[in-house]
Amino acid sequence: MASKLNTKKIIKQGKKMAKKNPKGFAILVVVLIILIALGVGGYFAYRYFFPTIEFKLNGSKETSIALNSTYKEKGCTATCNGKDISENIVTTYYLNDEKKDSIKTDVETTYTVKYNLTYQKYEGELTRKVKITTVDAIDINFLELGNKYTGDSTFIKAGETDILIDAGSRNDSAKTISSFIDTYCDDGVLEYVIATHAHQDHIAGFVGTSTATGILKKYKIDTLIDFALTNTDSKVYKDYVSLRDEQIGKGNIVNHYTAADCIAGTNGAQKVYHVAAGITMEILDQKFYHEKTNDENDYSVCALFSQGENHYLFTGDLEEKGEASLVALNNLPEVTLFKGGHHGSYTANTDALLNVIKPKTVCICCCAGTNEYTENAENMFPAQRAIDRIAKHTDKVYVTTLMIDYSAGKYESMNGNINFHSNAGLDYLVTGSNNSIILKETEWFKKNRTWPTA
Ligand SMILES: [Ca+2]
Ligand SMILES: [Zn+2]
Repeated sequence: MASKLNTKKIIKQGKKMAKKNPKGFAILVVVLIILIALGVGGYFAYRYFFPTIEFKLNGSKETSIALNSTYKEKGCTATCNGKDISENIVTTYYLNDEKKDSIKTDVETTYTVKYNLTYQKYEGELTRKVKITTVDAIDINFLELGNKYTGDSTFIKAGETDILIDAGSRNDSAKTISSFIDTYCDDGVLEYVIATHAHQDHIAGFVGTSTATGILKKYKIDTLIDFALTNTDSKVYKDYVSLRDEQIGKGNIVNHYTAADCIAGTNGAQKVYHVAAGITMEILDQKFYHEKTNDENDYSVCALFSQGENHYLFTGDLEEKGEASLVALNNLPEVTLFKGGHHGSYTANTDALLNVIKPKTVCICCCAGTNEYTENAENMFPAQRAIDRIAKHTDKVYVTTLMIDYSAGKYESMNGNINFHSNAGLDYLVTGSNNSIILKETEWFKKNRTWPTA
């Protein structure tokens, strides 16, 4: 049975004791003080030598830690005796007891993660199992092509993977395009190349000239995907086919498939390629891979890139019928980025497509205001009617080049080479090599186009 402590009684007895034996009482008090001091000191000494380390992984991110950042940047904190020591954490990763410098996976995988801690003299570690999904960064570059002709060439760096969609606008563009590629590609290998359709403003740079080595010759290509059908027998098309087949024969193009092969999964072709951690390239179906049309543009190979939750759509020069088919045959997502259809033509960029994909950003490859194809100012790229439809979704519209005088061969950069960068698909930034002014704010636009009122 516990008896209640009676403070008054203790004090009374203490006073009695002090009167009876003052010396003994003083010793007792001193001993008590020493014991208390030892206890407090011992506690702090214990905490110094055996500090209380607390790791806090950031809430919901516990199952999805973004790599390639410091522990603190991951939104995690560590404290030692209540003091923030997150900066002192070094993370090491183990998969099945095998140490990894970093983890790359596009499948949610459980890893043992050791947090090695060095703080003052203390070294320790904490191990916990976390599920990790990594997503690589992507750079999508819409290129200027070094001459007065409108054309397409888009160079994409997804993680470490080099991807080129088209190489227009003329044979000599090969030089401009390859000098750009070489700022990113350091192994001489383009892992994926897409040739959307047989028009020279999309394939001439693949062929090149005697002084501007064609892209098909200059780089080793792992996988080339090109159009399934064409009506043309132009010189540039024939040159493309003969150089392509020559490079296939030499083993410099390892895999060659048409878009139709990708859809059918024949000859080893795939519909979806994992091009980097968390990034896929999907060849989208549309009916003009399989049936003839009199509009060459509608044969265009269409590709959708997905990076985490973000989607980026490329449709070559697909026109109205092709866009309708694309919508009908695919479950298209809303997209962060759309390469403006057919250089910003009014014959593409239809509501049927735009109302489904609701683009947040549109990048148009053309020489704005060029009379290369028409003398009707309203229809020159980017056409007023295309702008009217795009404007329902976004004003973040960018254009590579500005025509000054077509017959004199004078042109200037508008935005210039346009870079779309997204780190891990979380946020993104659009930067032009000349400037990053959106189309509706440009001098050309104010003189030549109107922005529709809402
Ligand atoms: Ca490469
Ligand atoms: Zn074109």
